[in-house]
Amino acid sequence: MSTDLGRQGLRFAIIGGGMAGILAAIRLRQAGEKFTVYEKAGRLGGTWRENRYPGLTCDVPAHAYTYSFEPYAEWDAYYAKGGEIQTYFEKTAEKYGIMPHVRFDSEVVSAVWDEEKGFWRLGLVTGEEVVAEVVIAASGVLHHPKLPDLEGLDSFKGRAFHSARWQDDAPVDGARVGIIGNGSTGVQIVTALSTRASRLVHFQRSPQWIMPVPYFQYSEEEKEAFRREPALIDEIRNNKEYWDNIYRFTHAITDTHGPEIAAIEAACLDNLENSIRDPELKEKLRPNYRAACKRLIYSWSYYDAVQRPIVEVERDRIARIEPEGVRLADGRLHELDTLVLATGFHADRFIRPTTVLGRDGVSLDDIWSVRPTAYYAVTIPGFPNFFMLNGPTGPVGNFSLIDIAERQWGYIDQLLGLLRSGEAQTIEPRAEAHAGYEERRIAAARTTIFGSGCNSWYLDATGVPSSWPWSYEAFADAMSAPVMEDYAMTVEAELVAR
Ligand code: NA7
Repeated sequence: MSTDLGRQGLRFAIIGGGMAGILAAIRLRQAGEKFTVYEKAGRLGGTWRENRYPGLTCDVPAHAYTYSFEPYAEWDAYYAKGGEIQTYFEKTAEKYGIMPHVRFDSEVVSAVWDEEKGFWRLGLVTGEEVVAEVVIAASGVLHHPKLPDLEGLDSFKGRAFHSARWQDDAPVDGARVGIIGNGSTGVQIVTALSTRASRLVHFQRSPQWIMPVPYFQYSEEEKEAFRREPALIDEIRNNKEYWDNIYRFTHAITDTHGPEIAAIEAACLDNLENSIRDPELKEKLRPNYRAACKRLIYSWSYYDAVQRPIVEVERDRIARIEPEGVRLADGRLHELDTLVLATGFHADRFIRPTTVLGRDGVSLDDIWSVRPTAYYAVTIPGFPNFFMLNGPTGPVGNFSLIDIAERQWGYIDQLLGLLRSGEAQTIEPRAEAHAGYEERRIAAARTTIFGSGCNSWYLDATGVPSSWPWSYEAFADAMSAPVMEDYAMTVEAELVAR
């Protein structure tokens, strides 16, 4: 391995310019490091750039879905719209001087560890090769659209597209629109289009638990107060009730017979009972599995939307798609102009399809052949100086992924400290430490509410929940300080001895 690192300093490659990549870039710039963000598209923003469907809203309160160091006085409402969030990320990247460090239209197609040189060689889609001692994989989770395997989809005469590939010129206003899927996306689209379409059919394979939540606009006076006094925003961010809710939520996930999950189920069932008037519709919408098994839907208006006269909730199985519309198993046909596929994402991809080869040419795709995994969701044995933000087995649920990424950065930064100081040239978790973590995690994950019997993107290909299975407090604690004995380092002394 070459030893001229001390002279040139570390070079960092951040893969992906979404929420997590911008965070890493800001932190590295503040630390005076040399870094480049490689972004596949022509704009920053990640999921908020890709998703533009009507009704797109973040279901985490707006003031909690911001970087801790960059409060934002301009949110229009308690929950922010997608476009506002995209603006926030772009403004923040601009403000923190990130833009000159971003290479757009530069998808990383391969990352190969060069043992001799002690750096990563990244192949870009442009054919160029760049190198970096440290890779920060911030490539997001839900960004490879999953299309339904429905016979005849190609034969549809109208417009059919995935929710994350919204077509602005598709007929919607005054048109007959079908939406397949009732995850957060389908629910938001149906709510938004229920006042615009002439007819709306919501195709649901499994009914959802709908948690009623407050929604209100921030007045101009309130925004002005936030601008003058950012401490007011901190009060909202640090609001005890908000944090208690998060803690209660993760306790509900981990204690499937405890009082917290019972309270969530009761709140959702009361919502159904009190909001839906027609008994037949009520039964169609009644979930038949445990709450929070799939990602809980937060909505203040979906139940109003489905009771508008133009809306129909369809629970019969889809037999096939025909040129005119959707044919059901019982023979009925819903004729449609536009068909939206709100059918989710391939949540197990992470950095893939990028080819990542670690020590001895070992491929990430191979070691992830059963399930994607990483030590405490951040690092992987055999992949030195390779760090992930929002990687596999991290917490998922109804809380801010920004907070998750910031805590992960705090952890990564402590490991980077060893590289910066020259104490180590490479760092990676020990294989046995990772194996122990994964064994404990899988055992715990099977007992969470995610494993209680439902289909969801929280499950891996073998049916094991792929997420963090312990409390939020345990995650915060784990991220506060890496267990250094669980890490292997290459140090100068070893190199000399080789
Ligand atoms: P989700 O939550 O993965 O939801 C996908 C929906 O699509 C869900 O209702 C599925 O039904 C349905 N689906 C998927 N395939 C089919 C087929 N073949 N036929 C009928 N219905 C189907 O994706 P979203 O985009 O809504 O949300 C993803 C995340 O983004 C969300 O959790 C937030 O974190 C933000 P199923 O429930 O499997 O019966």
